[in-house]
Amino acid sequence: MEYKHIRVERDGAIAILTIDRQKVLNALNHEVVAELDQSVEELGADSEVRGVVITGAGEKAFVAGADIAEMRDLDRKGAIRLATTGQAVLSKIERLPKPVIAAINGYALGGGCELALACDVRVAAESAKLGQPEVTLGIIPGYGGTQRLSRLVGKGKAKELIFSGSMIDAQEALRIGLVEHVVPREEVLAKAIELAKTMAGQGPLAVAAAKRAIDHGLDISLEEGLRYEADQFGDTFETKDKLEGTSAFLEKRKPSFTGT
Ligand code: DAK
Repeated sequence: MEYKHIRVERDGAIAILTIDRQKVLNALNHEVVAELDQSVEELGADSEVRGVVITGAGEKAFVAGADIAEMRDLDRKGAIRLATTGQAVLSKIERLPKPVIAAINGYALGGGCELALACDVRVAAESAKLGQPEVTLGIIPGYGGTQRLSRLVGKGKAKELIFSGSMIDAQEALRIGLVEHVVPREEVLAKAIELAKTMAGQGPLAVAAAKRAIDHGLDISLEEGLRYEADQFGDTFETKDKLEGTSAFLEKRKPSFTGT
């Protein structure tokens, strides 16, 4: 499908989704959010796509947040609707049964940082700046930032970032665990694609099950999480890929996974 603000390209089994509203540093307005929703739905349904990379167009920004111009005139009802729609799209990204890597090529602020938080792994350019500056606008993060940031970097650091509205650079983001890799800007997309390809080369049902186990596990008690893991582990034993993976090891050859 053709989009106005989103480009979807393929590199083998990897889909590269680029948010392209460069004039406003790729800020998320309602049109981008709707297009994200549609494109993520399509990528989820496409069994040939085994990994997704999300990035921003241009050299300056990943996504500089929700569109401030659009937000200025919203009332409480409109804001709740916007937050609910945006949260649903980010949850859809988080629940995609395939790995999603954020290639943070520049500013990832507010809703942009929250978009990166909904991805599985984050690769940042050395020049990237991250933060949740919502309080500087008199609002709070509305796309899951208060929830996912604290789960990723801990309560203290999340509070410091959200209460101060300060931006941090990529090295600091790496130090606190907000991103997993920092590379020169011109290498950020290639690094994200390389990671996605490594993951896409594994048994896709196993990767999906591991993703479910980790994400769901963080929402429940350890005991319930361990039960859930055992259940997901059991499910992988009913797949052809499990037979292929174990046979390939014993036969000293590379496995050829089919996702069945
Ligand atoms: N929205 C709209 N336009 C933006 C924008 C944004 N978030 N960020 C940048 N722009 C526009 C600028 O207005 C400027 O437009 P023109 O003046 O050229 O027309 C253009 O992009 C280039 O930006 P600058 O001229 O400002 O570029 P600089 O290099 O000087 O500065 C910057 C770059 C990223 C430091 C700066 O642009 C900046 O501070 N941008 C705003 C960052 C920000 O505060 N982002 C957080 C937005 S709040 C919720 C749902 C979601 C959220 C909250 C609640 N619910 C519904 C409850 C999320 C909120 C946010 O994300």
